[in-house]
Amino acid sequence: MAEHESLEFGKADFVLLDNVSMEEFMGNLKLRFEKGRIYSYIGEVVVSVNPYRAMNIYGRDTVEQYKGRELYERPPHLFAIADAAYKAMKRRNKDTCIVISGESGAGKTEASKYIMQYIAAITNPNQRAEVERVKNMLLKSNCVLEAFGNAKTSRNDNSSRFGKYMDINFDFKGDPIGGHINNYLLEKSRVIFQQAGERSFHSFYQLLRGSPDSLLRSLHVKKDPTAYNYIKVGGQIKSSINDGADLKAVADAMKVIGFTGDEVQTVYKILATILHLGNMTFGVDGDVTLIENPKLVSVIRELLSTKEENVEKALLYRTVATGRDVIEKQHTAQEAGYGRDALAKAMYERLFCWIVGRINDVIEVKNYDARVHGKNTVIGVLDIYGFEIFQNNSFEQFCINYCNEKLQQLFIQLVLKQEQEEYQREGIPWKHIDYFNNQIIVDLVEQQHKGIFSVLDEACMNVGKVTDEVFLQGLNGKLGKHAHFTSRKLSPADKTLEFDRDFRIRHYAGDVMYSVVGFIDKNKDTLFQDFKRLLYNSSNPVLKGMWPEGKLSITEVTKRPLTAATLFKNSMIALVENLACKEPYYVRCIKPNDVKSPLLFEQERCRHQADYPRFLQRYKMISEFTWPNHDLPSDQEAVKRLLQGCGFDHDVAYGKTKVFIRTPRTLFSLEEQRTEMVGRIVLFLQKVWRGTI
Ligand code: AD9
Ligand code: MG
Repeated sequence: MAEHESLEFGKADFVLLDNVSMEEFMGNLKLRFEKGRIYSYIGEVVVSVNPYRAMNIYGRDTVEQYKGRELYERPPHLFAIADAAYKAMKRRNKDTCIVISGESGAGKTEASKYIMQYIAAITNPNQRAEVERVKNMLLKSNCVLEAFGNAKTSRNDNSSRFGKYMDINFDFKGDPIGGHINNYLLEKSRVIFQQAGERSFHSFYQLLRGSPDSLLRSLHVKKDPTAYNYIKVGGQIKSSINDGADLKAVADAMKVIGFTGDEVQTVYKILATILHLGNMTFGVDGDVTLIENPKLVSVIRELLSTKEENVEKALLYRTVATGRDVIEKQHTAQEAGYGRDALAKAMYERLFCWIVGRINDVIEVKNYDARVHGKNTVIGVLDIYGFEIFQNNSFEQFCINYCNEKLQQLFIQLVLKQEQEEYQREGIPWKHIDYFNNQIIVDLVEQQHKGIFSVLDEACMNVGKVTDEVFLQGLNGKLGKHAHFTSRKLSPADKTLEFDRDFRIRHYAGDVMYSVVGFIDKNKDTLFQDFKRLLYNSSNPVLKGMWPEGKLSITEVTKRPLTAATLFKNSMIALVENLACKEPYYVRCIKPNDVKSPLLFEQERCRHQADYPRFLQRYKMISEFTWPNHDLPSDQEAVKRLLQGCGFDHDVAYGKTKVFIRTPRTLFSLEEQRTEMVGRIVLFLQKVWRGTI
């Protein structure tokens, strides 16, 4: 342990706490936090408490302090874990990953950026130009991705609305030579709707607030965000963010990354098109559906480089193939509104994925010959949306929370693996440790045929009108007996749940009530083919390139696309497989004002083990064999004797240097006995003092 960190800052590693009660844990965390120590360890896991203020602890001098040092040589810091992952990669040729977890607003994205910054700072001592280029791209990519993928929510002014996993590739010298970004499920429903107090993606406000008048004019947009239905729903236009200044930073970053002028212009045109679409309304005249603001059609036509009648037709009609005939079916006003929203969401999502793809094009490793240069190793950094409980939780929260369950499951598996290895090193047979394993919740969501995703997909496959209620009935039928699932039908007394609308999942991090409204639509994620063809037929090559499937004519489109749930599930399974084969390092981020649930598991971890002298020091008073001193040949023998005497022998395992305690109950019991004994000693001393004995 870093001996230069004095105890006035609390204990830097929670494993060193004398007492493992939640109170002491929290007390220590609070003490450290108040003294400006936002990082601590639980063993090798970094615990980070969001300071919500700028800290002067990420500069060049701090980097130098951590460079090449061992984890425990310096006070806890993100840089220490970044260095550990880097060293494992460089010295031992290991692929490593840094998994950053924690609820929304806890500081994951900031942590991921500091980690990347650290890696950039300690590499490329010879200032090779190509390596500098790659480093610059990797760092700049964050700014662009956040502009398009982050938004203000009620939890966080800069909340990631997509999951991100970034691989950084290194050459044999340990210098970054490229990278790759995987993005996961963007919360695209935000394009058309936000909860009260929230905003849409930053990009829209940046465009309106930061663009010169000439650009605004060419896009036919006004500076005022409240003029646009899609981005004013949440009513929260102002935020702590300086949109105008950010637009410039994003534009600069895009330029550095290599987006061409045409590409950037197309990005702006797409954003503007979406804003205009949101203001479009549909009406009926007799049996004809019509667009009530035809001026918008001509604006959109111009922005999309296509023909006015094509825009109008795609919005009002749907081409359907019936056998050999192809007919055009007019939408009702409601259907047209649905189509418009689907188009806006799809254009934004496609834009986002295209941006990630363009960044990948420039950062991908090129011309690396492993036979000449040796193995190309990787550090992966995972920064994904944190566990969310909102007032209103829908399909997106369901997916986000499932993703957090998957990561928790991976954490359990990997920690168990590490623990197992430690057991083996200590020469004791492996036995199961009894704590909550959330596999049961992962299965509840993803299991074939029985899981919630399967029930949802099944409901979506039904022909005819499928409603969200039908889906909920399916869940009730299949999951009625599941310990982590409930609904009003299954628990009639629970008035907080509405019939035909809500279900509740008992997640590892807490209970969440989901409303099924919109699940079917969001899962089907239908975008009429007509829109794909419209965009593919644009004379703007950048836009056209985003919609290759628009090439197919209606009779060629036969396959039913995979549902959003299935795509997400598959991407999560692939992510977990990828992480599982790397050496993991963990950062657990915590919000200082809402700390209860995420800590529970860590607490279990530090309860598990104690070396013999430490164990004796604490508990020797509860056994006649060890109090005040033992005469057994070793501390190990003494601990054995003590535990046998208390009847806990079955619940522990004896290692060479440590005793392992399986269930917290045993530890509580030991603690109780100790407290009782301390009480008796105090009483006794008092009596002696008063001379009453
Ligand atoms: V979410 O799941 O994407 O909604 P994150 O990513 O966990 O969430 P984020 O990193 O965005 O949270 O942090 C939220 C805010 O806390 C930041 O915008 C900063 O204002 C603040 N923050 C977080 N970490 C730090 C830090 N190390 N120093 C200073 C910080 N401020
Ligand atoms: Mg984030």
